[in-house]
Amino acid sequence: MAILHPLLLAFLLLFQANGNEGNNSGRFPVVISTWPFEEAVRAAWLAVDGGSSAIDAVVEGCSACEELRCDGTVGPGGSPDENGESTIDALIMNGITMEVGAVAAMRYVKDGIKAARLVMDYTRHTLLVGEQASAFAISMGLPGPMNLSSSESIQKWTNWKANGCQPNFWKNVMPADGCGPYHLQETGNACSKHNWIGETKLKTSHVGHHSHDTISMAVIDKKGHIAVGTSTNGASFKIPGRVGDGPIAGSSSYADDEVGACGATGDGDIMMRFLPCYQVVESMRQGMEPRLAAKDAMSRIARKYPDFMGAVIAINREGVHAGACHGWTFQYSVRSTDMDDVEIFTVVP
Ligand code: SD4
Repeated sequence: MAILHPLLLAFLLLFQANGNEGNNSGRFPVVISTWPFEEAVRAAWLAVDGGSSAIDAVVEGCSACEELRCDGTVGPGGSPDENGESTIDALIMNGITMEVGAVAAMRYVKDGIKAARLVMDYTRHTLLVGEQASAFAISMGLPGPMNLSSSESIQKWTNWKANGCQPNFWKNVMPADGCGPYHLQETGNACSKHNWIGETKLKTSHVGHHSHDTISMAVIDKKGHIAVGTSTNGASFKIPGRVGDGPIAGSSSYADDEVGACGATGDGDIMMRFLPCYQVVESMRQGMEPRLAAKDAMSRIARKYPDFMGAVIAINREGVHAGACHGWTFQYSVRSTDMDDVEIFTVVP
C-alpha cells in the first residue's frame, strides 16, 4: 500500500472537511435522506439497524414521512393541484436487481411508497398512473379510496384562487395573469414562438425556498445492499395530470449496488429532463467522488436553466456521502454507525 506524504494527507483531510462530504469508513448500515427529515431517517435506521433489508428500511423511512406529512408536503394533504386535489408520486428501487416500482399522480391512496413497492414486488411493470394506480393499490390491500386533502391544502388552494391563480404552470396562453380556462395566445408574430429562453427566465422556479416537498432516501443495509425511495405530492398548483420527477427512475432517485445511490429534490419539471440521479451514479461508476458527481449533476442543469432550484444527495458503496444544490441552501440527513443520532449536513450552492 502506498504511504501518503503527511502534507498530502493533511490537505486531503482539509479538503474533505470543506466538501460537505462524510466518510462512513465503510461501516454499515447507513441511511441518508433529503432535507432534515429526522424522524423518517430514524424510522429507517431502526429497521435497518435491526437487520431489515435496505428495501424494507426505505419503506419504513418514507412511510414515516408520509404519515407525519413531513414539512406538510410529503404524503397526503399537501401541494394541491389547480383543482385543489393532492396526488402522490412515489418510487422505490432495488440496487441489487435494478427493479423499480412507481406510482404517479395517484389519487385517493395516501401510502405512496407502499404502493410503489407493490408495483415492484407483484407486477412486471415499473410505473402505474392516476386512478388506475389507485385501483391497483387498493386491490392489493392499501387503504382507500380516501380524500387526500387537508385543511392546510384547502386553505393554500383558496388563497391561490384569490390571488388570480398565480403562480401557475401555464405559458403562452391567455389570460396570462388570471385563472383559467386558458386559450392559445394569438401571437401574430412568428418570432415570439421561439422566445423560449425568455419564457424560462420569466417563469422562475415554482419550488419555493420553504417547500421541501420530497423525501428521497437511500439505505445501505448490513450486507452492503443498496435501495432508494422517493415520495412526494409534487408541485403546488400543478396542472391536474402533471407527473413530476418523483416516480422517474434516474431522476428523483437511482441505486446500483455496484456503485452507490442518489436522491433528488427540487423543480422536477426541469430536473427530469436531465436524469440527475442516473448521472450521479454513472459518474461515480467512472470513479468520481460523490461530492464531485453531485456537483457535476447540478451544474449540467444550471448551464441550461440558471434559475432552477434543486439538490441531490450522493452516496457511494463505501458509505461516503455528499450533497450539492443550485438556487437554494439545501440540507440532508444521515444516520450511520459512527453517529449517536441523525446528523444534518448543510450544503450551499
Ligand atoms: C416535484 N421534485 O414534483 C418534486 C418537488 C420537490 O422540493 O422536490 N420539491 O417536482
